[in-house]
Amino acid sequence: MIRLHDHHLSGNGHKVRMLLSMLGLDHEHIFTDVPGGLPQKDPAFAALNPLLQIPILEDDGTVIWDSQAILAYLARRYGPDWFPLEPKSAAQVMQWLSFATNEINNSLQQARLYYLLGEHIDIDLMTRRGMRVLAILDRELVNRAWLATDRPTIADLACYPYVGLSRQGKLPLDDFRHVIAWMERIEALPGYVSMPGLLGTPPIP
Ligand SMILES: N[C@@H](CCC(=O)N[C@@H](CS)C(=O)NCC(=O)O)C(=O)O
Repeated sequence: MIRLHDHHLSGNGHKVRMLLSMLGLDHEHIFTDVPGGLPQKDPAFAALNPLLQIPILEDDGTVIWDSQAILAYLARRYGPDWFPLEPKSAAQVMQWLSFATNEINNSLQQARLYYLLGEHIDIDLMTRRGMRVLAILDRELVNRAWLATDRPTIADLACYPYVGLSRQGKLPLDDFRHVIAWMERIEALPGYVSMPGLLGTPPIP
């Protein structure tokens, strides 16, 4: 049985929730109270991930942490079309996984943490970086339906949540119509699931 340690407001968790659902994989969802400090209090959790972060996936004794790594594992094991291994496609998928981990994390994701959790963050810098990230994505998507190849891959799922949640970091998407169209294509995929804070869901305080 697959187990996902996760929190329902985690965009990183949402990447995995989407792929599990799109692949139709049964799994147990284990709520992990990260803001409440559960990982620090639970030695069993620390044994799963030394970084004390969610999401974590367990699958038949295999433990994977980091949302990009989990996407790669699930795709290669259960839905290889989501992560093609032909050299050019694989490199293009990796390029966007890296963009999600670095550029999106260090802009849109941090701006959201500033406004939702009051974390000490240089919000002006994160806002400037966030605008650049959205502008880059918008340009890339002018002539392409999907980020990495001519079909949806884990690259799209890795980049989607914190772009979709960007209004929570006070970075609205209104000026980025190609990004909005790309998000709508993801939302139309069979098995797509939403999360609180995404467009079309009620704003959370
Ligand atoms: N690179 C990791 C980052 C995971 C991460 O930052 N998780 C957050 C929740 S979205 C967390 O557990 N934060 C608690 C902490 O860092 O102490 C991934 O992509 O999964």
